[in-house]
Amino acid sequence: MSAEGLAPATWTASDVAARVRQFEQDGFVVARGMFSPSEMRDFIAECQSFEGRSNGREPNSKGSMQFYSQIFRKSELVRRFVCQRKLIDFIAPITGPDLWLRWDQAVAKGPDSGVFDWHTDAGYDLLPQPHFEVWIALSESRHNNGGLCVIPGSHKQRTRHRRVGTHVISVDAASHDVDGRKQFIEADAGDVILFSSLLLHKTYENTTTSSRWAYVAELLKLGDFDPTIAPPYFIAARNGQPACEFVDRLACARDPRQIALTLPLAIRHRVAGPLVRRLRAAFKSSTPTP
Ligand SMILES: O=C(O)CCC(=O)C(=O)O
Repeated sequence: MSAEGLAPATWTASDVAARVRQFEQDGFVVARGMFSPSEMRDFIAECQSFEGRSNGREPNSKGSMQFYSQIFRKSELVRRFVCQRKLIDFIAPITGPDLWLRWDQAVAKGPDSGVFDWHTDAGYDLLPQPHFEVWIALSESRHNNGGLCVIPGSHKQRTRHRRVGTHVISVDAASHDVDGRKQFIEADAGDVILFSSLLLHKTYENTTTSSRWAYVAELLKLGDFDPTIAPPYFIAARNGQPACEFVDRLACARDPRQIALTLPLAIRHRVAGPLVRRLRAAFKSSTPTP
């Protein structure tokens, strides 16, 4: 049985086993109606409040598609929402019981925001360890309002990306559009999709007159280090139980295997990235304006 359409109250041991198998096979699972409208009300309002609070556009914002990132660092309500037992119980059989939250974002996809082309989230964060995206619909998400479209099974191999401005796009983006496996996932507020950081996804045009909203939390196993994230680190779960606490250090930061595995990313983040940005700025300021 698939996790599609299941409400938490009905999860049985065989549902859980099927959910784990489905994630392995497809790279995602869906929990319909995990959160009721009354459970969603304050969370939606909190996520949407960042629209007014934000000073300036974030680099990944594109047209009327806006990202409000790292909101867990600013909002206790968001932290508590992400660490709810119901959510941890849903994801832990797949993710493992010990998790930290590296990044999160509320996404508003406004009318005429264009497409957000095929990519994997690992294409953005460049982490060598596959990790987990918890996508929560904050509003109705449909084909015509730029809802989420995925390629089931695409997580089984790493996708190569090319950079386009501040974004990355799969090098084979055009072929994914005609991939027979392509699947739109319609969702209502309170539906949750857990997907792999290696899963190809895209959102098409929002041709309606209102914004579609979602919240995305990116979780890593507690043993997996990310050298691009500064402390404090937010622990979402320990031993399969909600943790909901900041810590100053992660033990995995001193694990020699993790240090070796993430060294290229650390060098890129600390040395190569800043150097390229400085060279670009220098080149720009030395180029005469026409
Ligand atoms: O628009 C969304 O709901 C998700 C955006 C997206 O593709 C991403 O955050 O990687």
